[in-house]
Amino acid sequence: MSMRPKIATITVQFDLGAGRRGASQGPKSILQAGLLRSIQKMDLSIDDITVISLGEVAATALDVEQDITNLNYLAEVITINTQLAEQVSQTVERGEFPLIIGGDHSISIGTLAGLSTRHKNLGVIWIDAHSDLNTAVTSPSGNIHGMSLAVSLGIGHPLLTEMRGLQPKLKPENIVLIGCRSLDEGEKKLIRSLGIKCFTMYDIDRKGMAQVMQEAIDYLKERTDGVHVSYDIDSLDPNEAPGTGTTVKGGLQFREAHLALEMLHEAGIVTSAEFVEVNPLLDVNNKTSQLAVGLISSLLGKQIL
Ligand code: NNH
Ligand code: MN
Ligand code: MN
Ligand code: MN
Repeated sequence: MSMRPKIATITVQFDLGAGRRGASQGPKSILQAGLLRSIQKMDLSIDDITVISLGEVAATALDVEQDITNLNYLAEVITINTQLAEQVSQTVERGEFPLIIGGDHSISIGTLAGLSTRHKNLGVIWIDAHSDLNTAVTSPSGNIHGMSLAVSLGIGHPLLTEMRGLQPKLKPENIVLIGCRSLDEGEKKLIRSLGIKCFTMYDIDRKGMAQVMQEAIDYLKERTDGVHVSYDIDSLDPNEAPGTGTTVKGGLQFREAHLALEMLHEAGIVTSAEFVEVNPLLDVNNKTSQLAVGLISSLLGKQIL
């Protein structure tokens, strides 16, 4: 992001991909916590940011059978992601930097569908306690936010994988997972069989975040035509980010989380980003929304000195 393109902030008030309600309030809460003010303090002017709001999906908008096995709220997930994919696609066609604020992680389906029109060899850094590589067959919950990365690889229900035609949206060798510590059996099998690069919490403990990120950056830099950062706030330790629906102990510490994003900014390889799963209804003193503002700012170039 050394060229500082215009930032198009796309907020997505949607939480039906998750098992608990509340992540739909994430965008409002993150904006109230001062996102635009924080970005304004950097070397970008506020004129460089536009905000596009999506959400409040009509459940009847699509004629999808409601009883499709183990795909909760499939029709609504398709509706919101179709809208989002269109917005993201228009944003990249205008040469702007899409910054998507969720919402639950099912919105990656639309984000990646929209990005795939521009990037034929997109890299993705998926920072998450989970890998979101389930299908309706392997998912323990039926919640589509746990399936979005699989969908983007072309694995899942055709109404999801075929969004905007061309599929798959991503190649497995262009993905790096960071921060995993809760993987379902089907997800582990997929990571191994597709050879997806995965830095678990074990790797972060062993090598340190600086080395992990350097390896991730070097790996993606040489093989991709852009890098999308998909940031699930539950990658952080619940002590830092209590306001999210599926907390998992043993996560990233505050500085590790910032360092990862500071290094990504410095590397200048990031072409889009999304921050998801902030649930203000579960938060403590707005802590998680404030954290999200800080993390987004680090990715966009906020420096300590
Ligand atoms: N793996 C679990 C599932 O598929 C949990 C997914 N929840 C997430 N993913 N928050 O990031 O239901
Ligand atoms: Mn996720
Ligand atoms: Mn997660
Ligand atoms: Mn900079």
